[in-house]
Amino acid sequence: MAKKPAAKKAPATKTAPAAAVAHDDPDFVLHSLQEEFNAAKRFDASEDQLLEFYRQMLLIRRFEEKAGQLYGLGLIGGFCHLYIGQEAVAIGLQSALDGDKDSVITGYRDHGHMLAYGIDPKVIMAELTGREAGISKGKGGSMHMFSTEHKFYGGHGIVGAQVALGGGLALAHQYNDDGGLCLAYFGDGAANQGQVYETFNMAALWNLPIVFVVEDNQYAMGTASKRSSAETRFHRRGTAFRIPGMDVNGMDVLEVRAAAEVAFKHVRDGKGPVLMELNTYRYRGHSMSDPAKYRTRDEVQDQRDNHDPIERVKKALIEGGKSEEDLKAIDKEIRKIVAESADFAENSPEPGVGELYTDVLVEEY
Ligand SMILES: Cc1ncc(C[n+]2csc(CCOP(=O)(O)OP(=O)(O)O)c2C)c(N)n1
Ligand SMILES: [Mg+2]
Repeated sequence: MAKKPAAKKAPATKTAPAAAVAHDDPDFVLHSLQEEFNAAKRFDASEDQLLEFYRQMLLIRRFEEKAGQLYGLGLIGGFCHLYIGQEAVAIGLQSALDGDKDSVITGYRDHGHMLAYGIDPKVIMAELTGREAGISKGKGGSMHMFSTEHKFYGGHGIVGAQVALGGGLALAHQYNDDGGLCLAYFGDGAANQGQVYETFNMAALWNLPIVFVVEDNQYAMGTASKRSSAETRFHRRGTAFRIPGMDVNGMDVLEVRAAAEVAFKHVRDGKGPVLMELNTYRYRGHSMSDPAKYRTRDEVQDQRDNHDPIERVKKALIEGGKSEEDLKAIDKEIRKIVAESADFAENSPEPGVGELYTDVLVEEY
Protein backbone atom coordinates (compact mmCIF):
# COMPACT_ATOMS: atom_id res chain seq x y z
CA MET A 1 0.00 0.00 0.00
CA ALA A 2 1.06 3.55 -0.60
CA LYS A 3 2.14 5.61 2.32
CA LYS A 4 -0.16 8.25 3.60
CA PRO A 5 0.31 11.60 1.86
CA ALA A 6 2.15 14.22 3.90
CA ALA A 7 -0.18 16.27 6.06
CA LYS A 8 -1.09 19.65 4.57
CA LYS A 9 0.57 22.66 6.19
CA ALA A 10 -1.63 24.83 8.35
CA PRO A 11 -2.15 28.38 7.08
CA ALA A 12 0.31 30.88 8.55
CA THR A 13 -0.85 33.02 11.43
CA LYS A 14 -0.51 36.79 11.72
CA THR A 15 2.48 36.29 13.98
CA ALA A 16 4.60 34.96 11.12
CA PRO A 17 4.66 37.84 8.65
CA ALA A 18 7.48 36.56 6.36
CA ALA A 19 5.78 33.26 5.63
CA ALA A 20 2.36 34.86 5.66
CA VAL A 21 2.93 36.40 2.23
CA ALA A 22 3.20 32.93 0.78
CA HIS A 23 0.71 31.02 2.86
CA ASP A 24 -2.01 33.65 2.74
CA ASP A 25 -2.13 32.92 -0.97
CA PRO A 26 -3.92 29.56 -1.28
CA ASP A 27 -2.55 29.14 -4.80
CA PHE A 28 1.07 29.82 -3.86
CA VAL A 29 2.12 26.22 -4.45
CA LEU A 30 0.88 26.45 -8.05
CA HIS A 31 3.22 29.27 -9.04
CA SER A 32 6.01 28.99 -6.47
CA LEU A 33 8.32 26.88 -8.64
CA GLN A 34 7.92 29.18 -11.63
CA GLU A 35 8.85 32.11 -9.40
CA GLU A 36 11.90 30.30 -8.08
CA PHE A 37 12.93 29.34 -11.61
CA ASN A 38 12.37 32.88 -12.96
CA ALA A 39 14.77 34.20 -10.32
CA ALA A 40 17.68 32.19 -11.83
CA LYS A 41 16.61 31.01 -15.24
CA ARG A 42 19.86 29.70 -16.69
CA PHE A 43 22.11 27.03 -15.24
CA ASP A 44 25.59 28.34 -14.47
CA ALA A 45 27.53 25.70 -16.42
CA SER A 46 31.31 25.38 -16.25
CA GLU A 47 33.14 25.29 -19.58
CA ASP A 48 33.46 21.50 -19.26
CA GLN A 49 29.76 21.07 -18.59
CA LEU A 50 28.85 23.28 -21.54
CA LEU A 51 31.16 21.27 -23.77
CA GLU A 52 29.58 18.06 -22.51
CA PHE A 53 26.05 19.36 -23.27
CA TYR A 54 27.29 20.30 -26.75
CA ARG A 55 28.75 16.85 -27.38
CA GLN A 56 25.67 15.04 -26.11
CA MET A 57 23.23 17.12 -28.16
CA LEU A 58 25.40 16.80 -31.26
CA LEU A 59 25.56 13.04 -30.78
CA ILE A 60 21.75 12.89 -30.79
CA ARG A 61 21.57 15.13 -33.89
CA ARG A 62 24.12 13.14 -35.91
CA PHE A 63 22.73 9.81 -34.72
CA GLU A 64 19.23 10.80 -35.81
CA GLU A 65 20.47 12.03 -39.20
CA LYS A 66 22.13 8.65 -39.71
CA ALA A 67 18.99 6.81 -38.57
CA GLY A 68 17.06 8.79 -41.20
CA GLN A 69 19.55 7.63 -43.86
CA LEU A 70 19.36 3.99 -42.75
CA TYR A 71 15.59 4.18 -42.84
CA GLY A 72 15.81 5.50 -46.43
CA LEU A 73 18.00 2.53 -47.31
CA GLY A 74 15.39 0.13 -45.94
CA LEU A 75 17.58 -0.95 -43.02
CA ILE A 76 15.12 0.22 -40.38
CA GLY A 77 11.69 -1.37 -40.55
CA GLY A 78 8.41 -0.14 -39.08
CA PHE A 79 8.12 3.36 -37.70
CA CYS A 80 10.97 5.70 -36.93
CA HIS A 81 10.34 9.01 -35.12
CA LEU A 82 13.31 11.36 -35.06
CA TYR A 83 14.14 13.72 -32.18
CA ILE A 84 16.01 16.37 -34.21
CA GLY A 85 15.32 19.84 -32.77
CA GLN A 86 14.35 18.57 -29.30
CA GLU A 87 17.84 17.61 -28.08
CA ALA A 88 18.06 20.20 -25.29
CA VAL A 89 15.06 18.68 -23.52
CA ALA A 90 16.48 15.20 -22.90
CA ILE A 91 19.99 16.48 -22.20
CA GLY A 92 18.96 19.34 -19.90
CA LEU A 93 16.63 17.16 -17.85
CA GLN A 94 18.49 13.87 -17.73
CA SER A 95 21.82 15.50 -16.88
CA ALA A 96 20.19 16.47 -13.56
CA LEU A 97 18.98 12.95 -12.68
CA ASP A 98 20.47 10.69 -10.08
CA GLY A 99 21.41 7.77 -12.33
CA ASP A 100 21.43 5.27 -9.47
CA LYS A 101 17.93 6.00 -8.27
CA ASP A 102 15.70 7.81 -10.75
CA SER A 103 13.63 6.24 -13.51
CA VAL A 104 12.59 7.55 -16.92
CA ILE A 105 9.72 6.62 -19.21
CA THR A 106 8.72 8.13 -22.54
CA GLY A 107 6.82 7.58 -25.81
CA TYR A 108 8.05 6.31 -29.14
CA ARG A 109 10.33 9.30 -29.93
CA ASP A 110 12.89 7.74 -27.64
CA HIS A 111 16.34 7.50 -29.28
CA GLY A 112 17.52 10.80 -27.75
CA HIS A 113 16.51 9.79 -24.24
CA MET A 114 18.56 6.59 -24.55
CA LEU A 115 21.59 8.47 -25.85
CA ALA A 116 21.25 11.01 -23.03
CA TYR A 117 22.17 8.20 -20.61
CA GLY A 118 25.46 7.71 -22.39
CA ILE A 119 24.36 4.24 -23.59
CA ASP A 120 26.59 2.98 -26.41
CA PRO A 121 25.15 4.25 -29.75
CA LYS A 122 26.10 0.88 -31.29
CA VAL A 123 23.50 -1.07 -29.30
CA ILE A 124 20.89 1.61 -29.96
CA MET A 125 21.51 1.58 -33.73
CA ALA A 126 21.52 -2.24 -33.68
CA GLU A 127 18.10 -2.06 -32.00
CA LEU A 128 16.74 0.31 -34.63
CA THR A 129 17.86 -2.06 -37.36
CA GLY A 130 16.38 -5.10 -35.57
CA ARG A 131 19.67 -6.87 -34.84
CA GLU A 132 20.53 -9.40 -32.15
CA ALA A 133 23.10 -7.04 -30.63
CA GLY A 134 20.41 -4.39 -30.05
CA ILE A 135 19.65 -3.26 -26.51
CA SER A 136 16.31 -5.13 -26.64
CA LYS A 137 17.80 -7.96 -28.75
CA GLY A 138 16.40 -6.33 -31.89
CA LYS A 139 12.85 -7.16 -30.85
CA GLY A 140 11.76 -3.71 -29.69
CA GLY A 141 13.01 -1.57 -32.54
CA SER A 142 12.82 2.21 -32.63
CA MET A 143 9.72 2.57 -30.47
CA HIS A 144 10.26 0.00 -27.74
CA MET A 145 13.75 0.28 -26.36
CA PHE A 146 14.44 -0.43 -22.71
CA SER A 147 17.43 -0.34 -20.40
CA THR A 148 16.46 -1.65 -16.99
CA GLU A 149 20.14 -1.24 -16.01
CA HIS A 150 19.66 2.53 -16.35
CA LYS A 151 16.05 2.41 -15.06
CA PHE A 152 14.81 3.48 -18.49
CA TYR A 153 11.39 1.88 -18.90
CA GLY A 154 10.73 2.56 -22.61
CA GLY A 155 9.83 3.39 -25.38
CA HIS A 156 5.95 3.17 -25.71
CA GLY A 157 3.76 3.29 -28.80
CA ILE A 158 0.42 3.89 -27.14
CA VAL A 159 0.10 7.65 -26.85
CA GLY A 160 -0.23 8.68 -23.20
CA ALA A 161 0.15 5.18 -21.75
CA GLN A 162 3.60 5.98 -20.45
CA VAL A 163 2.13 8.63 -18.15
CA ALA A 164 0.02 6.11 -16.22
CA LEU A 165 2.94 3.64 -16.21
CA GLY A 166 5.15 6.47 -14.94
CA GLY A 167 2.69 6.94 -12.08
CA GLY A 168 3.27 3.28 -11.25
CA LEU A 169 7.03 3.72 -11.33
CA ALA A 170 6.70 6.66 -8.96
CA LEU A 171 4.50 4.62 -6.64
CA ALA A 172 7.23 1.94 -6.63
CA HIS A 173 9.84 4.56 -5.69
CA GLN A 174 7.64 5.69 -2.82
CA TYR A 175 6.68 2.17 -1.70
CA ASN A 176 10.27 0.92 -1.75
CA ASP A 177 11.45 4.16 -0.18
CA ASP A 178 14.43 4.16 -2.57
CA GLY A 179 14.75 7.96 -2.80
CA GLY A 180 14.22 7.97 -6.58
CA LEU A 181 11.85 9.97 -8.73
CA CYS A 182 10.24 9.16 -12.06
CA LEU A 183 10.59 11.45 -15.07
CA ALA A 184 7.61 10.82 -17.34
CA TYR A 185 7.73 12.46 -20.76
CA PHE A 186 4.75 12.87 -23.09
CA GLY A 187 3.76 15.01 -26.05
CA ASP A 188 1.37 17.91 -26.56
CA GLY A 189 -0.97 15.46 -28.32
CA ALA A 190 -0.82 12.96 -25.47
CA ALA A 191 -1.61 15.79 -23.07
CA ASN A 192 -5.26 15.60 -24.18
CA GLN A 193 -5.66 11.99 -23.04
CA GLY A 194 -7.93 11.16 -20.11
CA GLN A 195 -5.49 8.78 -18.44
CA VAL A 196 -3.03 11.67 -18.06
CA TYR A 197 -5.46 13.44 -15.72
CA GLU A 198 -6.35 10.28 -13.83
CA THR A 199 -2.63 9.92 -13.18
CA PHE A 200 -2.30 13.58 -12.15
CA ASN A 201 -5.07 13.03 -9.60
CA MET A 202 -3.57 9.90 -8.05
CA ALA A 203 -0.04 11.32 -8.12
CA ALA A 204 -1.12 14.47 -6.30
CA LEU A 205 -3.37 12.58 -3.87
CA TRP A 206 -0.59 10.15 -2.94
CA ASN A 207 2.19 12.74 -3.11
CA LEU A 208 4.13 10.61 -5.60
CA PRO A 209 7.71 11.46 -6.60
CA ILE A 210 7.06 12.17 -10.28
CA VAL A 211 7.97 14.91 -12.73
CA PHE A 212 5.54 15.10 -15.63
CA VAL A 213 7.15 16.58 -18.73
CA VAL A 214 5.11 17.78 -21.69
CA GLU A 215 7.43 18.00 -24.69
CA ASP A 216 5.39 20.53 -26.66
CA ASN A 217 6.97 20.24 -30.10
CA GLN A 218 3.91 22.09 -31.44
CA TYR A 219 2.49 19.20 -33.45
CA ALA A 220 0.78 15.86 -32.86
CA MET A 221 1.24 14.05 -36.15
CA GLY A 222 -0.09 16.67 -38.64
CA THR A 223 -2.15 18.69 -36.15
CA ALA A 224 -0.78 21.87 -34.63
CA SER A 225 -1.34 22.00 -30.87
CA LYS A 226 -3.27 25.25 -31.20
CA ARG A 227 -5.79 23.42 -33.43
CA SER A 228 -6.31 20.54 -31.03
CA SER A 229 -5.82 21.97 -27.55
CA ALA A 230 -8.16 24.39 -25.79
CA GLU A 231 -5.30 25.26 -23.41
CA THR A 232 -1.88 25.25 -25.06
CA ARG A 233 -0.13 26.55 -21.94
CA PHE A 234 0.33 22.99 -20.82
CA HIS A 235 2.02 23.84 -17.51
CA ARG A 236 -1.37 25.12 -16.30
CA ARG A 237 -3.01 21.77 -16.72
CA GLY A 238 -2.04 20.47 -13.30
CA THR A 239 -3.79 23.36 -11.56
CA ALA A 240 -7.02 21.46 -10.93
CA PHE A 241 -4.96 18.84 -9.06
CA ARG A 242 -2.80 21.40 -7.22
CA ILE A 243 0.28 20.28 -9.15
CA PRO A 244 2.71 23.18 -9.63
CA GLY A 245 3.58 24.00 -13.22
CA MET A 246 6.72 25.31 -14.89
CA ASP A 247 6.98 26.96 -18.30
CA VAL A 248 10.39 26.27 -19.85
CA ASN A 249 12.17 27.14 -23.10
CA GLY A 250 13.04 23.65 -24.34
CA MET A 251 15.40 25.04 -26.99
CA ASP A 252 17.87 26.26 -24.38
CA VAL A 253 19.72 23.47 -22.56
CA LEU A 254 20.84 25.80 -19.77
CA GLU A 255 17.28 26.90 -19.12
CA VAL A 256 16.09 23.30 -19.14
CA ARG A 257 18.79 22.26 -16.68
CA ALA A 258 18.03 25.19 -14.34
CA ALA A 259 14.33 24.26 -14.38
CA ALA A 260 15.20 20.61 -13.75
CA GLU A 261 17.13 21.56 -10.60
CA VAL A 262 14.12 23.40 -9.18
CA ALA A 263 11.58 20.71 -10.13
CA PHE A 264 13.67 17.74 -8.96
CA LYS A 265 14.43 19.38 -5.62
CA HIS A 266 10.72 19.96 -4.98
CA VAL A 267 9.97 16.29 -5.68
CA ARG A 268 12.99 15.00 -3.74
CA ASP A 269 11.90 17.11 -0.75
CA GLY A 270 8.75 15.00 -0.65
CA LYS A 271 6.44 17.77 -1.87
CA GLY A 272 4.78 15.71 -4.60
CA PRO A 273 4.52 15.95 -8.38
CA VAL A 274 5.54 18.77 -10.72
CA LEU A 275 4.34 19.44 -14.26
CA MET A 276 6.89 20.92 -16.65
CA GLU A 277 6.05 22.29 -20.09
CA LEU A 278 9.07 22.18 -22.38
CA ASN A 279 8.51 24.35 -25.43
CA THR A 280 10.38 22.86 -28.33
CA TYR A 281 10.09 22.04 -32.03
CA ARG A 282 10.58 18.96 -34.18
CA TYR A 283 12.38 19.76 -37.41
CA ARG A 284 11.44 16.54 -39.21
CA GLY A 285 8.03 15.03 -39.93
CA HIS A 286 6.14 13.08 -37.28
CA SER A 287 7.80 9.89 -38.49
CA MET A 288 9.98 9.09 -41.48
CA SER A 289 6.88 8.54 -43.63
CA ASP A 290 5.51 12.06 -43.03
CA PRO A 291 6.34 14.72 -45.67
CA ALA A 292 5.10 17.42 -43.19
CA LYS A 293 3.00 19.36 -45.69
CA TYR A 294 0.92 20.90 -42.92
CA ARG A 295 3.50 23.59 -42.19
CA THR A 296 5.63 25.95 -44.26
CA ARG A 297 9.32 25.56 -44.99
CA ASP A 298 9.79 29.07 -43.64
CA GLU A 299 8.41 28.06 -40.26
CA VAL A 300 10.92 25.22 -39.94
CA GLN A 301 13.77 27.37 -41.28
CA ASP A 302 13.01 30.08 -38.74
CA GLN A 303 13.39 27.54 -35.92
CA ARG A 304 16.65 26.21 -37.36
CA ASP A 305 18.09 29.70 -37.94
CA ASN A 306 16.97 31.42 -34.78
CA HIS A 307 16.26 28.86 -32.08
CA ASP A 308 18.47 25.85 -32.67
CA PRO A 309 19.59 24.40 -29.30
CA ILE A 310 22.97 23.20 -30.58
CA GLU A 311 23.84 26.47 -32.34
CA ARG A 312 22.99 28.32 -29.13
CA VAL A 313 25.56 26.34 -27.15
CA LYS A 314 28.07 26.56 -29.99
CA LYS A 315 27.79 30.36 -29.89
CA ALA A 316 28.34 30.37 -26.12
CA LEU A 317 31.40 28.13 -26.47
CA ILE A 318 32.90 30.40 -29.12
CA GLU A 319 32.24 33.46 -26.98
CA GLY A 320 33.97 31.59 -24.15
CA GLY A 321 37.13 31.16 -26.24
CA LYS A 322 36.69 27.93 -28.24
CA SER A 323 37.62 28.15 -31.90
CA GLU A 324 35.56 27.00 -34.89
CA GLU A 325 38.31 24.40 -35.47
CA ASP A 326 37.92 22.97 -31.94
CA LEU A 327 34.21 22.52 -32.53
CA LYS A 328 34.69 21.07 -36.00
CA ALA A 329 37.03 18.48 -34.48
CA ILE A 330 34.29 17.48 -32.01
CA ASP A 331 31.79 17.16 -34.85
CA LYS A 332 34.23 14.97 -36.79
CA GLU A 333 34.76 12.73 -33.77
CA ILE A 334 30.99 12.38 -33.25
CA ARG A 335 30.33 11.63 -36.92
CA LYS A 336 32.93 8.84 -36.59
CA ILE A 337 31.18 7.36 -33.51
CA VAL A 338 27.86 7.43 -35.36
CA ALA A 339 29.32 5.91 -38.56
CA GLU A 340 30.82 3.12 -36.45
CA SER A 341 27.44 2.49 -34.82
CA ALA A 342 25.83 2.12 -38.26
CA ASP A 343 28.60 -0.27 -39.43
CA PHE A 344 28.25 -2.28 -36.25
CA ALA A 345 24.48 -2.53 -36.72
CA GLU A 346 24.68 -3.49 -40.38
CA ASN A 347 27.20 -6.21 -39.62
CA SER A 348 25.28 -7.72 -36.70
CA PRO A 349 23.08 -10.75 -37.36
CA GLU A 350 19.33 -10.68 -36.99
CA PRO A 351 17.99 -12.47 -33.88
CA GLY A 352 17.68 -16.23 -34.20
CA VAL A 353 14.27 -17.88 -34.61
CA GLY A 354 14.51 -19.17 -31.02
CA GLU A 355 14.25 -15.56 -29.80
CA LEU A 356 10.64 -15.52 -30.94
CA TYR A 357 9.78 -17.38 -27.73
CA THR A 358 11.90 -15.46 -25.21
CA ASP A 359 10.92 -12.38 -23.19
CA VAL A 360 7.28 -12.82 -24.15
CA LEU A 361 5.74 -14.04 -20.91
CA VAL A 362 6.87 -13.66 -17.33
CA GLU A 363 7.11 -17.23 -16.17
CA GLU A 364 7.36 -16.74 -12.44
CA TYR A 365 5.77 -14.11 -10.27
C1 LIG B 1 -3.85 5.76 -27.95
C2 LIG B 1 -3.28 6.18 -29.26
N1 LIG B 1 -4.00 6.97 -30.08
C3 LIG B 1 -3.49 7.37 -31.26
C4 LIG B 1 -2.26 6.93 -31.68
C5 LIG B 1 -1.69 7.39 -33.01
N2 LIG B 1 -0.68 8.41 -32.80
C6 LIG B 1 0.63 8.06 -32.80
S1 LIG B 1 1.59 9.37 -32.48
C7 LIG B 1 0.31 10.42 -32.33
C8 LIG B 1 0.52 11.88 -32.05
C9 LIG B 1 1.08 12.17 -30.70
O1 LIG B 1 1.62 13.47 -30.65
P1 LIG B 1 2.39 14.05 -29.42
O2 LIG B 1 1.83 13.49 -28.17
O3 LIG B 1 2.40 15.53 -29.57
O4 LIG B 1 3.87 13.47 -29.56
P2 LIG B 1 4.99 13.77 -30.65
O5 LIG B 1 4.79 12.77 -31.76
O6 LIG B 1 4.81 15.16 -31.12
O7 LIG B 1 6.29 13.53 -29.99
C10 LIG B 1 -0.89 9.74 -32.55
C11 LIG B 1 -2.23 10.36 -32.50
C12 LIG B 1 -1.54 6.09 -30.80
N3 LIG B 1 -0.32 5.63 -31.11
N4 LIG B 1 -2.06 5.75 -29.61
MG1 LIG C 1 3.87 16.78 -30.27
